[in-house]
Amino acid sequence: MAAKKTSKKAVKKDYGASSIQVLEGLDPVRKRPGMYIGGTGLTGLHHMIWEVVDNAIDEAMAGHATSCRVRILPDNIIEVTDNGRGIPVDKHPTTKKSTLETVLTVLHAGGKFGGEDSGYKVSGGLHGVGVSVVNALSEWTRAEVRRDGKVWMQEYKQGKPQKDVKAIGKVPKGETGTTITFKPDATIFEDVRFNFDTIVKHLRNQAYLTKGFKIMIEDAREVLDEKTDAYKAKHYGFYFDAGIISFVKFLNRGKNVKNTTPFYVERTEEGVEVAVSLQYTDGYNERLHAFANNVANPEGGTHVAGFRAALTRTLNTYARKNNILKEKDDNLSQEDMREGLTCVINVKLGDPQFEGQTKGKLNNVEVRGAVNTAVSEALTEYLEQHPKDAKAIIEKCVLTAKARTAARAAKDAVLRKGALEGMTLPGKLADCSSRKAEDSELYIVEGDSAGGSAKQGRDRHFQAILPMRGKLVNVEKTTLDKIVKSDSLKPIIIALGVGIGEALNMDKLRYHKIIIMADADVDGSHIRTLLLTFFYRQFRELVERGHIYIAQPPLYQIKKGKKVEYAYVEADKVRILKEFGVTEDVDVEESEDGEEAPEKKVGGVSIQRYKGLGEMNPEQLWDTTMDPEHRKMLQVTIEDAEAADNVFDLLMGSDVAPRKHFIQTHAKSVENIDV
Ligand code: 0RA
Repeated sequence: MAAKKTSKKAVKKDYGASSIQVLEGLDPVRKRPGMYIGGTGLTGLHHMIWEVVDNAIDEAMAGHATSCRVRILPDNIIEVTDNGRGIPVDKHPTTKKSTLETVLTVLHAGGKFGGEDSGYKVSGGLHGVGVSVVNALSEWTRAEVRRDGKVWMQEYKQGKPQKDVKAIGKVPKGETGTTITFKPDATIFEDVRFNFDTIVKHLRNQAYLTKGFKIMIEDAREVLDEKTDAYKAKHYGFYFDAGIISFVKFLNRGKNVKNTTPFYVERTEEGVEVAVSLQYTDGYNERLHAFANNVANPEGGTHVAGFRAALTRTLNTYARKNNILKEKDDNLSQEDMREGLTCVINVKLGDPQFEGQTKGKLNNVEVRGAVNTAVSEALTEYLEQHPKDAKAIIEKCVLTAKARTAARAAKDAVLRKGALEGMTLPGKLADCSSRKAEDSELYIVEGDSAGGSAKQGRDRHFQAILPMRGKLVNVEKTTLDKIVKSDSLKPIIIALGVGIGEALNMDKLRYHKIIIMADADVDGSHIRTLLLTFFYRQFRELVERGHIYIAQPPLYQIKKGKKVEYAYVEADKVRILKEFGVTEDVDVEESEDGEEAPEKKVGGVSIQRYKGLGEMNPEQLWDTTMDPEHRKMLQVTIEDAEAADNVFDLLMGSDVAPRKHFIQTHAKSVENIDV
């Protein structure tokens, strides 16, 4: 996203500067795809979809489209249809070719339509840039436009038009729209398999941010229905009349809310469109999602700063005026207003500037004032008009302030008594011999038997093993002093070496890779969720800096003669069996508790299913799961940890009803929270 926005910014600046710029072809895109799409990994791959959808959303924001549909077709082909005006097909003044061809094959051509003078006001991205980039990075693309009563079509290979634009059919006059179908180029992307959940999550967010716009998603890759043996597609649809108010309500689903009416403001200040909604819950987390031009800014920025300043000042002013804060009381601090806050901020501006490691931070100074003014004024009004809600919000903040003072005193006591400092490393820890944190890895292993295998199988030079068992504390409900004393978490904290709470010092981290190794069953996923939640809440920086990993043990061992291969997902199994000359799919049932891992033999090939880590001997564990040369690990992103944190809330939070509902209806996804 970052790279994309950088290029869009360049468009705006360069637009009109020279016609050579406008006529640049797509070669640079194929040469340096990362510059345009933000990498050739899964993120870049998914950006291909976001680019096309951005154009449909731009049409919506310009008042011309009401819906779009994204389909994932077999072979990971993507089809995006919208009911906007349709890309014009007539001759383009600069290129002398069809505008459709120009938009799809000329880099930066979008700038032509983005300028104020074109009367084509664009609030989101800028047209054209994205689509040509998508075209350049696709094995093939097909563009279909419904416009002027006709269906127009052009096809491309690696961005090159195969024939001129031509009419291929008729539509009723007035029916307009664009359909872009593309197959990402497997010679460019490391992996061309789209992740349905990633797509659903992103498009759901986009639907919240574009109120009144309907987004449909369909996964039409083959999905086998176990009951009927039929292949069926998965469908989702999103439409939110209330936009980010619905977003906030969605984030707060299943929670006890403080202000029953969410706060909402939408207005333009200093040329910046500001939309903010917020609602407090009785929880302890802050859930703040900030966007600029519909692009997420996980690192915040000027919009978030402006919001916080306005929130702090307005709530304090109101609390004083209404005598909720007495003269002797201190003002509530910014920190006191974070617990239980759920907030969505979306700003739209002409020339967004991003900075930060992942370009996830908004930098435009004018936005701070714009958000500050909009929120201060509207929130003051809201508080006056909703006195009950106002009281509930401020009481929550006062509670936080009190709890913070008390907790700080307790924390100080705990830390002063040296609960962590100078503590000897836990006895259960089998440490590595290296003292270089950059090279060192800490495996946190579920269960003693797997812990034993890991200790024997590891490379003791750089791999440390910490077996973990016993009941994990509920990190949501527990204060820091209890966490510090808990049997399961204290050894981890000491092994990490960084301290905790206000005494946290990341420079003291003893391992740069912290790897959670747990079984692929329900207990294992529970432990993963708890640990991820723990890291997310107490050591967020570890997650942000990419230090947390999840080990991936294989599902099967497949042998033919002396050849041994491991399958980590079902698809691996099918592929390996094929390599070994077995074409039928072999189903190896799971073993019952305590039984040997079942084995099947087909045509000289044996397939063994692993049930858990405990079933592997030390050598197998090393070969499959710990050897850096061969292992597969998932690096935990802040989104993964946040997702775990959400699941955790539902599983462990105070509300009993939604918890039941969640477990019943999402039993499968509970097991898969980490993927
Ligand atoms: C250039 C100019 C106009 C619209 C578009 C491009 C456009 C691009 C895409 C990509 C996907 N869906 C799209 N819808 C529209 C302006 C059209 C006009 O002025 O009539």
